[in-house]
Amino acid sequence: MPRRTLEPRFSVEHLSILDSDGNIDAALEPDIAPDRLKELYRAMLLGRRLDERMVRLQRQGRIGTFAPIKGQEASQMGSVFTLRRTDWMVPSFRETAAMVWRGWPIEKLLQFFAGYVEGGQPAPDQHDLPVAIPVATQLPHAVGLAYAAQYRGDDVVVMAYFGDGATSEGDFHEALNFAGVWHVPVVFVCQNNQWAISVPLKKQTQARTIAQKALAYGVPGIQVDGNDVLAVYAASQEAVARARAGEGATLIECVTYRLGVHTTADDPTKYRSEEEVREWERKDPLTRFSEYLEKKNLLDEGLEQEVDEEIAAAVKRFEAYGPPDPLRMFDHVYADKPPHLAEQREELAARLRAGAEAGPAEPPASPPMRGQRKTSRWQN
Ligand SMILES: Cc1ncc(C[n+]2csc(CCOP(=O)(O)OP(=O)(O)O)c2C)c(N)n1
Ligand SMILES: [Mg+2]
Repeated sequence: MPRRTLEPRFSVEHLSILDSDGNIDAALEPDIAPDRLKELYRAMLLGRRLDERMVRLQRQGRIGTFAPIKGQEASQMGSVFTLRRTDWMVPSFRETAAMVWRGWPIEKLLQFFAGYVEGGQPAPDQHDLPVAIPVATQLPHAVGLAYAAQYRGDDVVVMAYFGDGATSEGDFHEALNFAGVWHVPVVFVCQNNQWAISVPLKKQTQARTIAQKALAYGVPGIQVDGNDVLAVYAASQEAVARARAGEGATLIECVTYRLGVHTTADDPTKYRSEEEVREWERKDPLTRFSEYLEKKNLLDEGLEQEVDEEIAAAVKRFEAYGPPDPLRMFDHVYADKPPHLAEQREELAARLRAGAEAGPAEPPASPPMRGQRKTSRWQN
């Protein structure tokens, strides 16, 4: 028997609309009202300025370790911008701009990165999951949300974020498989920022694109220029519309770059070159979009100051909270606390009491607990 071709050879599209100088491919330009374009730019700028401020806050010891988004503003905002409030957003740990857009107060995000339990709690009417640190674990959750919505007949779309590194995790593949089988309304947004901490994309996968990974699961995949907010918007709008129409999931690969550190506990000069960073700086999503808006006369004066004032006011509100209560880290892990955690909690409580009795001259009561690793929770 001769060999037969069962499937036609597949192809993966790459979408790009706005080039690095802000020039547009007019045939592909999405129809976005001027006020919405301004909103989009403001949210990207806020994301950038907040990011810079958070790095400074961390360096000053005012918040803990966090993962900057610099360079990924278009990937985040172009996609999340296409959701309705009633849709669901499922972040990983690098979606600050998207989360602020979804209504997370800035001070709450600062609380998250300063160790407050409240920082991880969405408002009751908010359709967002909290930050997920364990890589890719949020993806089966996103599919579960979409499956539940489909089962109940709710008109919602779920948008889930993750990085290039996450596509090597089993959770990613399981999520895509279920999404394909169940035709659930999920938009998977991969921010391919070229690095998973110090592991470059070429050591992460032998596949030519991440978008093509969807095809094995019967899910369409598209690659977009992730530094081109209009391309991300156009692809996301299409995927959201498909999901809403009951046509199932889509994987969007946003080709972008992490311009900053992986987290504030990382030093990228150890593993990547200055030239590479410079090259991507020339493709900065904010510069590109602002040039486009400038040509349309849609750039408002004083926007940067306005955004900085909004951030400064939020930092003030954040700093007005008392210190976080270390004992709360034992809450919400299990519905019923297992004995070893109850024991650890008691041990810490005793140490805190001893510290309080000894008065303020004592060192802070936070010695490593039994079994605790001395490394950061971000394993760099
Ligand atoms: C299951 C799991 N393994 C390892 C880690 C440590 N870790 C944190 S971020 C990261 C790399 C993630 O890379 P990628 O998915 O590309 O996302 P990016 O950080 O580039 O946004 C790793 C290995 C983790 N948090 N969870
Ligand atoms: Mg990455």
